[in-house]
Amino acid sequence: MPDFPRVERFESATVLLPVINETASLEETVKIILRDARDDIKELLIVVCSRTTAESMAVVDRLQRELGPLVVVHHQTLPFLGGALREGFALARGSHVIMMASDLETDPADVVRLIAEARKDPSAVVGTSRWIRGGEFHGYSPVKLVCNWVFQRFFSLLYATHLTDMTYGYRILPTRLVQAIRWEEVRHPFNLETAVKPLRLGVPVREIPTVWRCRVEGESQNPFFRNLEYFRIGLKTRLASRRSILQTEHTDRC
Ligand SMILES: Nc1nc2c(ncn2[C@@H]2O[C@H](COP(=O)(O)OP(=O)(O)O)[C@@H](O)[C@H]2O)c(=O)[nH]1
Ligand SMILES: [Mg+2]
Repeated sequence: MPDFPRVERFESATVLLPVINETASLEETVKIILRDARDDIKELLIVVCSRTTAESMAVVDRLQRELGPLVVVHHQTLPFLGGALREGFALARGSHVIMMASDLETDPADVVRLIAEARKDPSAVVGTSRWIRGGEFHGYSPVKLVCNWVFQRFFSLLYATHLTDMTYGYRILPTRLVQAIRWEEVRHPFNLETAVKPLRLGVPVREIPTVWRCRVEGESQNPFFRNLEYFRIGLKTRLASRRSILQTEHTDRC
């Protein structure tokens, strides 16, 4: 039975910042991360694509000029958010990778808390939850909130886990683990995939509370009707063998 790659200690974090239409939000995100956790950041890996706006690209260029090698800019070739994060996983050089957004919906003040969790438990995946005590939603539509709750309950029952926010893409994960897993999704359901594949491998997955605030700049790339697509990867991974979750070169040696 293949096990999962274990990581002895936290050394540094690669922060993945996918960008489409953020300017001030991206700058604020970077400012807060560096204010709180500069010494623990290996790199800010900004992932852009052909749809990234000229205004956002100007901010990315400026950040690169100001921060030098701390900022790495990658032009994705796989499409969509999952494609951006998957390529970020492959390129990450820190011992751990933090997946988040650059629209300020993933509160950058939590980066330092995620790093503290990784330091305590380097082999674990630690996510953030808006549903546990201390977590909050601000500006989420009531209909979406009910759907989100039902959805989270469904998947926590399916995976027999106490996790409460498996669709939320704000997590710290060991780089060796994410580079060993065979990823499938290219759109937003990738966020769920990064919770359920580690779970199926037996990786400890935990959550800390977070406060979600609706973005004030730009708009989401994930229309509501697409949320049903999360079921595909959610159900498929529940039935998948552990061996099939790892890339073949990892199945025998970890
Ligand atoms: N590079 C890249 N970034 C993306 C893509 N889709 C979304 N993002 C960024 O990823 C973050 C989360 O996406 P968002 O559309 O806000 O998703 P939502 O918050 O789940 O509705 C935002 O900072 C987006 O700009 C993509 O296809 N490529
Ligand atoms: Mg968003």
